[in-house]
Amino acid sequence: MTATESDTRLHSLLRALDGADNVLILTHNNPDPDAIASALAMKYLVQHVTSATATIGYRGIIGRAENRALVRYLEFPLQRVTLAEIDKAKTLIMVDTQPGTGNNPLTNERRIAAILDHHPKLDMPANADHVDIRPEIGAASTMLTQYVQAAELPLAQQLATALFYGISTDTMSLQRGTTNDDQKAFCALLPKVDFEAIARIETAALPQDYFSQLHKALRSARIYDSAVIASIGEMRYPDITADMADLLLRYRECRWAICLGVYKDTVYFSIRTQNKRGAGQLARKVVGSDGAAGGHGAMAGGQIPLNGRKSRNVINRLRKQFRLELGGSGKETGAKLV
Ligand SMILES: [Mn+2]
Repeated sequence: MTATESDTRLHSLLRALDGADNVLILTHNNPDPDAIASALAMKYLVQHVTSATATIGYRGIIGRAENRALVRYLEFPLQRVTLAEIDKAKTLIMVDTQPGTGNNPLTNERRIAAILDHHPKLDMPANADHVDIRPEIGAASTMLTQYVQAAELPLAQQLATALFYGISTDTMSLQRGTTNDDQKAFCALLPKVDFEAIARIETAALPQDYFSQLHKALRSARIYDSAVIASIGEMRYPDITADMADLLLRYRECRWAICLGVYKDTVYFSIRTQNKRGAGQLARKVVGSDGAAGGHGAMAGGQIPLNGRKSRNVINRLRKQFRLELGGSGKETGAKLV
C-alpha cells in the first residue's frame, strides 16, 4: 500500500467526521484484542485530528483472561453500551466489524459515519460515508496503524503495544492470512512495544472455570477422520470456544478443529483449520439463515440464537452437519480424543 492511498483513506475518514462532536466507536460483540486495539487507535485519531470527543462501546462480554488483562493494561478504555445508547449516538464508527453481520447490534439500515474492517464484505452495499473494507488484510490493527501513520501522529507505547498484540493474535504471529501491509505495520510498531506487558497479558491468571471448561471440551472431543469436534455446554463467556478450537487444532492428526458451546440462549461455535482455507465457508454453510457466521480461511465462527429450542438439539444438528462436511466416512460415533 502506498502513502497516497493511506492519505486518501484518512481524508475520506475525516470528511465523514466533518462537524461531528461526539463519536461512538463500536466493535464486534465480545471484542478480541484486534477489536480493542483498533477501537483505541480510532479514538486516538478522532481526538487528535478532529475536534470531536470519542467513546468506545461494546456489547457482550470481555471474557478471556488475556483480553481482560489487555483491557486492564490499557486502563479500561471501553464501556459496555446499551442498545438505546447506540440508537441515540449521532456519529457512529465501526471497527473490526460491519453492520449486518450479526456479531454487532447494527443492521445495514442505519447510515453511519465510517466502517473499517478486514472481514469479508457483505453482499449488500455498505451504508456509511467512509467505507474501508479490506478482507485480504490480517488484522484491523494493521489498517488503524496505517491511519495513525498517515495522520503523522506519534504512537505512544500503550497504543503501539495494543496494536502489535492485535496484529499478533489475529494473524497468529504473522502466519495466518497475512499481507505485506501487516508485516510493515508489525515492524513499524515493534520498537515501541512493551514486551513485558505482552508477557503479562499472554500469561494472565486463569480462573478455575477455565479448567473445568477445558476438561469438558476434552471429554466431549470426538475424532472423525481429520476433524476433531468438541462441545462444552453452558459457557461463562462465548470466546472460550475459540480457545478450545485453537488448542484442539494442535492434535497431531487434526486438520480441522471445532468447538461448540452455549452462552445466554445462543449456541456459539469456532472453527480452525490447518488447511488455511474453507473455515469461513463452512461456518456460513452450517449456519445458513439460522444465525450469523463469519471468518476467514483458517478461522471462523458462528452463532445461532436458540429461540426457544433446546440447546442440545441445535448442537447435535450442528455437530452432525460438521461431521458430514468433514468426516469423510460420515461415521456417527467418532473415537474419543481422551
Ligand atoms: Mn480482527
